[in-house]
Amino acid sequence: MARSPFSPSFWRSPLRGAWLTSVLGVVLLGGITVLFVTGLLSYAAYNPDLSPVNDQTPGKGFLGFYLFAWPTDPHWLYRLTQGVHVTLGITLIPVLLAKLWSVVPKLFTLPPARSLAHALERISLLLLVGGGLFEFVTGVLNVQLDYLFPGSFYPLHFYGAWVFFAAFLAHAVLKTPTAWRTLRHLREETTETEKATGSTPPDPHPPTVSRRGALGLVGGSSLLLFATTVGQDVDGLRWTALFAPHGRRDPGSGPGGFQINKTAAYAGISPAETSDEAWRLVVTGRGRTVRLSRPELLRLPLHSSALPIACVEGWSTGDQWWRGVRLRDLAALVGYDGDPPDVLVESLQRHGAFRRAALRANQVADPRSLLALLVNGEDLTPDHGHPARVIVPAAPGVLNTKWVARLTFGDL
Ligand code: HEM
Ligand SMILES: Nc1nc2c(c(=O)[nH]1)N[C@H]1C(S)=C(S)[C@@H](COP(=O)(O)O)O[C@H]1N2
Ligand SMILES: [Mo]
Repeated sequence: MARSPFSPSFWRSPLRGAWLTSVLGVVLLGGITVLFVTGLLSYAAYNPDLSPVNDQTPGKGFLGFYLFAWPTDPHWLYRLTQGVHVTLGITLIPVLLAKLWSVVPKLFTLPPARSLAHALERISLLLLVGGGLFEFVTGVLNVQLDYLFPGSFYPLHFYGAWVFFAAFLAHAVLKTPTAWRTLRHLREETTETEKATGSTPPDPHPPTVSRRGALGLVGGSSLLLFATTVGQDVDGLRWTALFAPHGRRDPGSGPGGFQINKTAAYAGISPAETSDEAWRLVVTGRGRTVRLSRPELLRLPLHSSALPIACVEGWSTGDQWWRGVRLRDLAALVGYDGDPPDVLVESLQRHGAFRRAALRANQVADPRSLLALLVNGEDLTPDHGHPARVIVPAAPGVLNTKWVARLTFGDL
């Protein structure tokens, strides 16, 4: 047997070949396209172009050419797009690894470059393989390790997505004809055609498992990951979400008994500063400033909205009953009677990336957008943002600022 991976006879699994690669490739073609689209949507959902408070990715003006005002309908929009993004990403891990395994001998072919065109193709493969691994690893780490890259995760994952998808697109265009032909004309058994095109090892071991069996193993692993992830978005099934650290942490029971991302203690919010005596909401706009205590807010017209919390990490709650003052009514208090403007929301929290967020005018105008004071019929709990938090339909969780201290309308 050859010792060097650069020698074709080093690779001996009879499973490798165009058939297996093509089946896995077609699954990735659909899956990764959906991941790319839902990923770009997630970026747009932050309103990154609205204010540097929301996002400071350098160069996004160019890559952010597609950004648009994230809508407020349907109210579960981000729950759906980000649930699909994270759940599908985790589900595709075995498929990606199997695809890489099936083509790894090709990465070792010598000479590394026969011509300029061949060299360019090899570089694009490097970006494809490296970019794919990078996107999956950074995505999983961010969900698992509680914002491992504070501030830098989004730009890395965002740039990586563009590099990876460009290489992916080129690869898909080049290989789809082969995959199509292979799947139409070849059966799963190793065939002479595959041998002739060099896609199977020249000197294979006897098979210990069929190619169909190998696919079953990959599919089974994907199914297992899916089944232990998807519960993070489904009330009643959360206990099954073994890979969702935040979605799964027991939030207790009662009106505040739904997921908590960062607790009040973690955010450094003390009971002394949130008491009715100490806390005031400061609302400014059009040169006016209004200060309101919580009892004063409770005497304003209150409204209810049934809305979920949907985190970028992929977990989401079912609809909760929020009750509070409409954001557009607060805008009217400081002089915006007709169409309300954008707003900058600031928390009591002094440190941390999510203590401030900017909301766009369409979000402020929506009658379901609230400065919530109650949830599910009772006062907000400290961990869910007492004395007051923002809740906006269809928006990502990070825009639902907790422990709000200040609203500044207009002029972001
Ligand atoms: C994460 C995504 C993907 C990665 C990392 C990846 C990686 C690779 C690599 C490194 C090769 C070997 C280089 C070569 O033969 O030129 C290859 C071959 C191939 N890929 Fe992909 N690929 C991906 C997605 C796809 C997709 C979406 C398709 C289907 C349209 C596909 C179909 C193929 C085919 C047919 C081959 C040639 C197999 C053979 O001739 O034995 N791949 N892939
Ligand atoms: N002040 C402040 N507000 C915040 C956060 C934070 O860290 N600080 N986290 C945000 C994120 S990322 C999410 S997903 C939601 C979670 O809300 P919950 O803890 O009530 O479920 O709150 C948002 N509001
Ligand atoms: Mo979040």
